[in-house]
Amino acid sequence: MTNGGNHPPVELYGMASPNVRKITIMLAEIGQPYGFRRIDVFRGGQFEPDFQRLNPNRKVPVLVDYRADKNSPTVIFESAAILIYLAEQSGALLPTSEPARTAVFQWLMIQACNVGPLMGQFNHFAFVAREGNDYAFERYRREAERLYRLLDERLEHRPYLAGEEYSIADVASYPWALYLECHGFEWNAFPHLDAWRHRIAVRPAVEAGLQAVEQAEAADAVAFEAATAQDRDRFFGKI
Ligand SMILES: N[C@@H](CCC(=O)N[C@@H](CS)C(=O)NCC(=O)O)C(=O)O
Repeated sequence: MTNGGNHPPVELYGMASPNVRKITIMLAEIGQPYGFRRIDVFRGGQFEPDFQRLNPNRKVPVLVDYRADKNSPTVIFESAAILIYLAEQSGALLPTSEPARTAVFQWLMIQACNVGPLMGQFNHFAFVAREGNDYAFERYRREAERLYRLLDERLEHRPYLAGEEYSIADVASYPWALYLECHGFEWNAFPHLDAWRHRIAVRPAVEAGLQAVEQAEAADAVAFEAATAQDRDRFFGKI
């Protein structure tokens, strides 16, 4: 899925979603120019053979890095892996010494293994399949609340998730934390998480990273509306 050699140094395949926003924020944080290639997941773009060759898991984001070798780029999928890769390549937002480095990995894993998957399921049962699914809705609502509480407690005595320094753990967690109100919770019940999101929101790179997917967000909304029943069934894994 290359442009015949005529491409930016880095390409990001994505849509307007929290896992993709992590990467647009990180690319802005490190000042790395990139091209954005929108994958229309509502119409099956993630199942196209060219895309599957980039990510066998058929999800966005995927980063393709041509900087070292433009004929044989480095391809990375999984948003946490992309964040680690970009942090190591740039030397930013991931400490090299312990215990700070392991603290970043711990909170990055909490995001990647807990917050993302569980809140993804909560979004499904809250916004897509609410009716007739009270048990699933309530189970994931409680899990979401538990995780917001965990982050809030963690931030009570430190400004950022890993400690004193802003890191890729914060970059990964920020776009997901923004669901809090949509999930039916109030920021004032999570005051430390609230203070943290305000601390992060004012970073110019965060603003730029969110802005970078605004066009995709509009296109995603149109595509979702236009998706046929079959498109939706495929997207939700029913067929
Ligand atoms: N663990 C993966 C999750 C990726 C993921 O779920 N991506 C969503 C968008 S945020 C996606 O591709 N959805 C389309 C689909 O599931 O078919 C990551 O962090 O990169």
